[in-house]
Amino acid sequence: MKGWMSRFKAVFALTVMALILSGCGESFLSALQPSGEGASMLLDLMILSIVIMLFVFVIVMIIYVFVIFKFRQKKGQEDIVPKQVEGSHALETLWTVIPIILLLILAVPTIQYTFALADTSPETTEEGEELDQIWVDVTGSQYWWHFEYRDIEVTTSQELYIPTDRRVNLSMISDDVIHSFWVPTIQGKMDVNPTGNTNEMYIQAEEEGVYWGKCAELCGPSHSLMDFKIVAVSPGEFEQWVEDMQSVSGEEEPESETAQAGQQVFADNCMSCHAIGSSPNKAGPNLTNFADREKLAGVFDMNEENLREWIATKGEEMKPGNSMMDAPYDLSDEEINQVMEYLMTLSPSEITPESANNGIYEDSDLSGLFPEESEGEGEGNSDSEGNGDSESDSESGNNSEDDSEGDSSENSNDNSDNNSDE
Ligand code: HEC
Ligand SMILES: [Cu+2]
Repeated sequence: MKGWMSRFKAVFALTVMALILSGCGESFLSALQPSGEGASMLLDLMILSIVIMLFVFVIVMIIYVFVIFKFRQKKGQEDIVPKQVEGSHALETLWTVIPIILLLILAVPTIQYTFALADTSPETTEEGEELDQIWVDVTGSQYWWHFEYRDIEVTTSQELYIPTDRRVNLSMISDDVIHSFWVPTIQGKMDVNPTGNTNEMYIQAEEEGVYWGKCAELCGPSHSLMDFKIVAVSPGEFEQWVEDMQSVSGEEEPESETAQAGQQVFADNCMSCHAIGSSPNKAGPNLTNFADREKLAGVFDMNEENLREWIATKGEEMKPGNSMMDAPYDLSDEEINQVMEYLMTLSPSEITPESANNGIYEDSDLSGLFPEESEGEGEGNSDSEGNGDSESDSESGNNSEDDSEGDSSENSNDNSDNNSDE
């Protein structure tokens, strides 16, 4: 009876623990459920180090228990001093060499992966042909994210659309303090530093889905609300989305009169910080596809109540310390309704976070979407300039031409630090 009871207790405890732990990882926000190449590599490293640790733990425990029983003081041996083994060469060599071997086993893949994760060179097809590169310039600001696709005049904020199974290279800086770009299911963390200090990495999603990102560097009172999303859609959907985004100029007149009035309110009070259509980074998020967003300001449910509170209070309590609190506007309730109605018309594409799983467009190889020039500009330069010049000349020419990128390649050595930090 007693045996049965204790077995039951053990099974019960295990079940409860399994239940509690299974709640720990949301599939869209857990480094333990990777959906991207980078995150899978990192999980491999975690498993490898856990296996090594378990191995050490188990061996030490076995020796420990064995020694306790074997060398116990037995009756009648009270006066005996056991043989002393300090200074034993054999033992000391053994416990120096084994940890060195274990560390080497861990170090080799860690160093390999560190370099592989920072690799932003073009992908190649099986035949060795280089694919067009997709580059996105990312800017982190207190407490939101801005994304500019290079070469194709598409700008967005908060939600970054990418095609599945392709590497998307990110070149990242901050507008203010240090942030850290982290999408646990897709890739490791990367610090996002203020001006002149660009960090690069790539992200790649294996399956369609909406993957949650977090700022992983304490950056101010609303740091924990600095969420964003990676929306991974099929290449066909991505191409469609890019076309739809490119078609927006910001001049489009909405249908309803209320929304038209709202457009005017927006032009008078909000345009200084927000843009609609492709535009350089401004003081506030780009709103081209605002109504398609899954979340308001990155974290709040997208509904009328939240949007009204956001505009009426400038997000003062929703996101304390956010920069929209500097906005000088003072709107009547009617104007707020109008501008809300206008904002809800900003839905240029039927590709939204909801399409991230239904593959309504056929696949595309994205050829032609990202022009040739986008492929490693550095190489192009040295080819055209290197003609008559000596090698060193063309190299220095290269550096000065690529100012914006020159920095980043210098700093890409730091990437490894940033990845493993924190
Ligand atoms: C001083 C610059 C500034 C002005 C003026 C301004 N905003 Fe903002 N707005 C911001 C910033 C900064 C954010 C991002 C806040 C955050 O998430 O930390 C933001 C966020 C938003 C968002 C959420 C965007 C998203 O991507 O989810 C909406 C909606 C918005 N503002 C509407 C308005 C409206 C409407 C007006 C005019 C009545 C306005 N803003 C005027 C700076 C401004
Ligand atoms: Cu941050």
